[in-house]
Amino acid sequence: MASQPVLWNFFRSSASWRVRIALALKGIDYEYRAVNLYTDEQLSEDFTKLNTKQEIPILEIDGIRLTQSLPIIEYIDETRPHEPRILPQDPAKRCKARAIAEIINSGIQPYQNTNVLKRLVSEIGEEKKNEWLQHYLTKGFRAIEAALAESSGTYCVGDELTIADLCLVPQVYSAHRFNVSLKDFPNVLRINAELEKLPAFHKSHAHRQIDTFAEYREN
Ligand SMILES: N[C@@H](CCC(=O)N[C@@H](CS)C(=O)NCC(=O)O)C(=O)O
Repeated sequence: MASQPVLWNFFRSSASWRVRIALALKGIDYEYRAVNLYTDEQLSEDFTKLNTKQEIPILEIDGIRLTQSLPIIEYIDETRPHEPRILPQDPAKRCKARAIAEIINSGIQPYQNTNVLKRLVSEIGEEKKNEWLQHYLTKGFRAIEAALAESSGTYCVGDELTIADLCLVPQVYSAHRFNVSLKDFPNVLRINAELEKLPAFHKSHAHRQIDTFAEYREN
């Protein structure tokens, strides 16, 4: 295994993007290995040997191979406990941050996963797929907005960054991509705008990666 951390990811993968932000916040350099989800590289034999679930991200770090973005982020924070902490030390705040992260991780993202959308298009067609996406993304954002109304300060949980913020920004990007209106979710929009100002979030953005397609590239 390489001595420098290796992140298998794709510029538009929201789960990978969360890990990119965590690595940037902790100042960890890594090798970026692009897995193009649009050409199904995640289904290749070689990639399947790395992750049977055929999903990114995968992070190789400290001589171990890790999957699942939220446990990866927790591992990074626990093994590099310098500031900024990503998991609040207060159990109540930590629970609230994990809950918002989970609304996104298990309550929204799986509905917009590439393989799910492909299958939906083939079974119910493009128009119905779009209705389906609108329904599930809007339902998820409604739950996030309600949670933020209770817990947010500058960021999702109070004024310190948490794992919830790392999940929010990529999910807002996906909502824009799928034309889901966020106009009824003022806390979501406000916090996303604050987060986008931070250098670690700026650097990790989908449009600033080595595999970002030319038409989306931004400085
Ligand atoms: N719960 C997983 C989700 C991973 C996941 O769904 N990754 C997507 C990209 S965001 C993927 O690799 N999709 C491949 C596919 O749909 O075939 C995590 O947080 O890491």
